[in-house]
Amino acid sequence: MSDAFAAVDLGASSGRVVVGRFHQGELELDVVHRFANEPVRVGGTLHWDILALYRGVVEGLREAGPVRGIGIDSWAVDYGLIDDDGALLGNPVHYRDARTDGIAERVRDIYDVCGLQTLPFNTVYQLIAAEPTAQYAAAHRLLLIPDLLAYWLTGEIGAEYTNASTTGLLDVRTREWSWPLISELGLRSTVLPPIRHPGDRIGLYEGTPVIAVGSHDTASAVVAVPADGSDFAYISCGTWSLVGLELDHPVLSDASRAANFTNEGGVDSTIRYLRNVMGLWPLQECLREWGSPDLPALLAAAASKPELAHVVDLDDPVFLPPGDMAGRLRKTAGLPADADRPTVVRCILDSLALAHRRAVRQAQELAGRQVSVVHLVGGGARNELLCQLTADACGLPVLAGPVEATAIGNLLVQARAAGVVEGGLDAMRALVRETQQIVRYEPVVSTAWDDAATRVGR
Ligand code: LFR
Repeated sequence: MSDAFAAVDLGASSGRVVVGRFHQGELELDVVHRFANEPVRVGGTLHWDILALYRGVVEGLREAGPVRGIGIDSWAVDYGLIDDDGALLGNPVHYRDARTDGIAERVRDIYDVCGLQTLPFNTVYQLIAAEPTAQYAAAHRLLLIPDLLAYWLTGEIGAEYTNASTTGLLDVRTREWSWPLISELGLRSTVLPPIRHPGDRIGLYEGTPVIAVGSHDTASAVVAVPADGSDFAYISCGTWSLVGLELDHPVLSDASRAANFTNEGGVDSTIRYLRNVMGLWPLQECLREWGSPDLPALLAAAASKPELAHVVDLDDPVFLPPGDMAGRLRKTAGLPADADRPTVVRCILDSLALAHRRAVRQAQELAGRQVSVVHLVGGGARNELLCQLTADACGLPVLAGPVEATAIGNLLVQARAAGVVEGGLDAMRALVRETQQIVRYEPVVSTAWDDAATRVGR
């Protein structure tokens, strides 16, 4: 088994189990299992197929063979409710479901408590939507997705801190549940399990320790940003682009609240000061609608289209739900109905680079810190056109990679808990720098990006 660990990493469209072997300063990665994550609409509500995901996890762990630890991360905010007997009450609802429409607008501003950007799907708004239901009345405990899977593997209950920090119910200053806010919102405090931290041992699955990691995928991804020093911005780019800075204290100013910047909890007591940018979701949705055409060919065709001819504000919530994405893009960008696919793809990537630029700039202004480089990690690091456009838009070098940052961050935190890796974030990042492929993109500076920013009005 040597020093092998298994990372379970669940994304919005697929899950994977990755085995990481640490040996004499090297880290070898092996994706042993991939499985689809296909949400299901039932009775008008969009659900996660949580049992299919659990099956994927168990199959992947079997493929992984003997390991010294197992860590689980997933997207944030979503949860399952369990009853007094520990049985799951209904399938977890997908954060892109419409049940939270209009709720955030009804609730008082809670930025001063939780420091979170207002996203319609934050757990707090989902719970307010669920509060009148029989399911909620019967709930004994709320378990966030990685905590629910860990519970099924080990029988142990808890709420991992980095993911709990995305609920809206955690006090950003004390890093504990905010009981006054929970009671003010009329929610039941007893459903919230005790907080546990990355590195804590959760329990055993068939004799193997299950270790708490940064169970929010973005928290794990930020651990594996291969930064040298502190003057960097990061973009964790997958279905979402999470764009921001790593800080040691939250920024709770009015300007930060108005810019909708979030203060999420990171590994080793850091603050992930960032904004959710729409990410590759619009592209993924178009590809799904178009029957999964050849992506490299499409990107090559998009690369030869004129730069910044059509841009949209990708922060517009109109792009949040699934379905008819190409239609919504054409309409918002003022593109003719017969605009070809490469034109639509170019519009998405130019617009995404523009949104990256805006968030990188705002983060620096709001936190009062300048950066000299942007690290782009996650699946988006494979997209050369997007990396180059992001460098051009930001006017900064982009260091792209690793693609598997989330799994690597998950593995590093486990390995450290087991004493296989030593030190803090700096040491873990040095290991990523030394062992993973990172590609540098130099910016081509042009005023066209300023004009485009004016055109989308931001
Ligand atoms: C990325 C991510 C984001 C979160 C979104 C919804 O996968 O975890 O950080 O805002 O998904 O949970």
